[in-house]
Amino acid sequence: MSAREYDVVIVGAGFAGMYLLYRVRRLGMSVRVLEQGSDVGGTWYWNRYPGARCDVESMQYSYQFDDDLQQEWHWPERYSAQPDILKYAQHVADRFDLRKDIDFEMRLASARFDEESAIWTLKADDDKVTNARFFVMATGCLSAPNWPKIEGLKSFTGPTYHTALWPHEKVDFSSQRVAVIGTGSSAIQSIPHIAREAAHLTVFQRTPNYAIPAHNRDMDTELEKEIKAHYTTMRARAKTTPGGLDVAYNQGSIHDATPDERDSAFERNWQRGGLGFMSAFGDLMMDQSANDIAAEFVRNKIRERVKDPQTAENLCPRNVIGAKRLCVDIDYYETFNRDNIELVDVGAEPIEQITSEGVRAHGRLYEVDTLVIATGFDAMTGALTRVDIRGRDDASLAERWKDGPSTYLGLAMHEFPNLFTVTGPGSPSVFSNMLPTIEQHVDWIADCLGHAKSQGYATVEAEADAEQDWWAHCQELGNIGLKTMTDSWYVGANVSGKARVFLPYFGGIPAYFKKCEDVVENGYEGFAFR
Ligand code: NA7
Repeated sequence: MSAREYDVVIVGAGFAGMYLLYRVRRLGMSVRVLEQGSDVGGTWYWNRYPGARCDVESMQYSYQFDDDLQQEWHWPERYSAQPDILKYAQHVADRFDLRKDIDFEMRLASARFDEESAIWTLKADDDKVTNARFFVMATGCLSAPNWPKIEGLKSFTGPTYHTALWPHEKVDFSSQRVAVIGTGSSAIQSIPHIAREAAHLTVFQRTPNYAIPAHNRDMDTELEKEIKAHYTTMRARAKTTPGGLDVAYNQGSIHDATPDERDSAFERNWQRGGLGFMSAFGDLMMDQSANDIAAEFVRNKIRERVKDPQTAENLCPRNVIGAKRLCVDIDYYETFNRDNIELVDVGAEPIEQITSEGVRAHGRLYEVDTLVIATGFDAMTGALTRVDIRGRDDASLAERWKDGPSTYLGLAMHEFPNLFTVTGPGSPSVFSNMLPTIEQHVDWIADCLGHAKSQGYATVEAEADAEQDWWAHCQELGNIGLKTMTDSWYVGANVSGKARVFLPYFGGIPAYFKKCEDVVENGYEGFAFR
């Protein structure tokens, strides 16, 4: 079979792949996108479970590369629901006529770099081959579903749904007995919806999570007008904050505040809702005693919201608040006041088995008709290591990352010339508002491709020393404060057998963006062009 050949092949047609396609076209390079799904949208294409919603406010979770787009688009709610975000992705694909350069339903199985020709050979599941000079994995941080290792999972005879692989058709839970396994963000969003519909819902909780109310509402049109009048200023202000969110951060210590001042700061953030809760004081993630005060504030809110004291205590997390990404909820805790829901704590004693009829825990069989698996993702590395990527001298990425990944800036890896990753491990990614950081990575990669093209370089590759230094720096930052004190997907602890390594960059958006700019200003420091 003769292979197709492009200057650039992008894998993934989520927000990263779509914008990169738009940028690469403008460089006058030939480009093709390979996408596993049947349409654009990435995360928002796959995660269609009831209640799926973004935890960043709509006016900030959107592209900013095209001012007409951001001025013309109207978001109906403060926090966008999955169908609205998917509609937006589809609108962007239509608006910039992106689909004509995308192969849908094509999953990349392997990628091999040939040193002599400096060409990547990409093979899809159906053996179709595409050759590329440059190859970009725009495959997302939370896209490789994590199935739990529970004995008998496949023996359940009723329907089993993973939240990250939800069917396109509506799932009807009415008159069903349903079990949800997991209590992360996907479960916290879907449980209120499932409970409203199902005859009975059993929730299997291994570790409770901290959820902050969304206080979602219809878009405030006056606020929308105001933001649109000053969109550029707001976007620029957001980039001066650690997470790239336009939220005021208090740098002060909680220990300098009186108990009343602490309470009112937390109450203010609680009433505002959402991910900005931890911005109340500067030392909440640095000092255990500071963190304990914030955690107890949230636990007291849970105790107020849940009527049964024992259930409330079971829902109260005891770990470091903020060490896992906070969840943003709508009616999650109140759902446990219903009489058709039961919480089963499997923290101390794990689920024993899944049988044809249901879930066995604590020696009891919970009979159910439908199983919902909400056990998250092989985060940050899974989508990269599940493809057999071979660089120079047949170096295997999965093999190299067996004991944890390492990258230069989360953008590139030594021994893997002409391969880039968008929001890879070692970049702020999941510690930030993803869309602006995706745009920053795409812009950086597109500029680098343009540079290689204009200078006539065949290859660009991260240098070994630069990668080593960057990765050591990422690990140093990861070990500051309390972030690694809790098992989480930030450290790979949610996937059995995965190396425990701190995956994102924790130095904040301003420092990271500056580093990327400095690298370019210093002649692409740490990259070798040939
Ligand atoms: P998460 O946040 O990784 O949550 C997965 C949940 O599944 C979490 O409560 C896990 O408990 C639980 N889990 C995993 N394996 C098991 C087994 N074997 N038994 C019981 N419970 C289990 O994934 P989400 O999809 O909810 O959210 C991911 C991100 O997407 C989220 O942070 C947002 O940024 C968007 P654990 O805590 O590991 O004990």
